Amino acid sequence: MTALKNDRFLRALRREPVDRTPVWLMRQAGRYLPEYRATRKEAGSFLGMAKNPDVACEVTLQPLRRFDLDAAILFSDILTIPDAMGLGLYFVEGEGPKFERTVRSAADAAKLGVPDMETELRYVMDAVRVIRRELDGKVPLIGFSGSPWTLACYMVEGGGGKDFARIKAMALNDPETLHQLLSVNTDAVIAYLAAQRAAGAQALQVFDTWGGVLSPAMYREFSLPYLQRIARELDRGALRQAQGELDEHVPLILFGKGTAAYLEDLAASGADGVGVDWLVELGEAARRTQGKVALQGNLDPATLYGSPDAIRREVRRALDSYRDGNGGSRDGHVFNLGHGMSPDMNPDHVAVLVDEVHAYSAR
Ligand code: 1CP
Repeated sequence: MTALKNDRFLRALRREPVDRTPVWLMRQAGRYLPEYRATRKEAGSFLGMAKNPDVACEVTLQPLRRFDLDAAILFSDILTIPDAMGLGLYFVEGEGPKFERTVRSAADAAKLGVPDMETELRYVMDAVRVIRRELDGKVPLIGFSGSPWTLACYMVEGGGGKDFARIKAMALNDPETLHQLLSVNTDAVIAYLAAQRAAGAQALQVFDTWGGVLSPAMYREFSLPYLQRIARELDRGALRQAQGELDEHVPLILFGKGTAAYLEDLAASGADGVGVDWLVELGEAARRTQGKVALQGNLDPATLYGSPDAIRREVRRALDSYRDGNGGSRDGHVFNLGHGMSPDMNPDHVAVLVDEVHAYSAR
């Protein structure tokens, strides 16, 4: 494989010195880009794009043609796993993802198994391989998965939820079934991330988007232990590396929304990086994690609705906050938003953000 031309992102995840703070944005490929909307129209649907490796590659590369981003993220979705488990993923225009079948009972959970990565999820691995080839070492490629808990939310609710009533009722009334579901999800997530790594992903991120809807006691029972298991078991990559199967360690980032209360636990999980949302000061996050991990984040995505001057001001504030909490050093920081971008955001503002991160953080 071609050597990487820009390894800032991977160096930052190792907390090594870099010339500028690296930046990428969650949902950097998506509906805010006119070229994305054009490709989507041609492909017919979101799933039509995600399941066609050449189209997934095209959409992955679109934001990199416009902005000076330091990483690419695979264009796919977290719901590919439950779809491959047989739940029947589909999208209703304006309503988001839905499942034909849900998991509500012990019998439903017992039917689930880990999908085969090179058959049922082959289209994802093929996309990783095509993107790596087309990137040609420009920047590293991030593979990803949903967390076991976040996937379970969609599988039990049958789609995106607001109050998570069904899965919380399951946690209260039938925790054994929920644990069985989370356990098979964890096995699937580990196999999925390992397969993306084998196909060429150079970093891996787990999205625990709904971890923050849980009470602390429930987070510690239903989300955290499974994230910890992922970090532990994926790290067996170190063994595979020693055996010559992998060229180098592939870093893992755990992103959680509304989970800043558990930063210390996430930093001790064995992951290389922790993604933080905008409800915590980066400096505070850095102080609390004490250099154990790299931190990724954390501008409020709504910052992109601000004027260019306001965006630059908020970028500098976040960069300075991190440095102040990190003993005066900017190393170990991957700049990002605290959550994904929205379809109504202005692409010109993204350029302002990305360029300001690089300009202001230049060492
Ligand atoms: O064009 C469209 O209408 C589809 C919108 C869309 C897109 C662009 C969906 C459906 N998925 C995606 C891509 C996607 N999803 C990526 C691509 C890479 C990137 O550029 O970042 C990633 C990483 C995801 C991950 C994802 N999907 C998450 C976790 C991250 C997050 O934003 O919290 C979640 C929760 C999903 C579920 C999902 N898929 C799609 C939508 C609209 C949703 C959210 C539904 C909800 O609000 O519950």
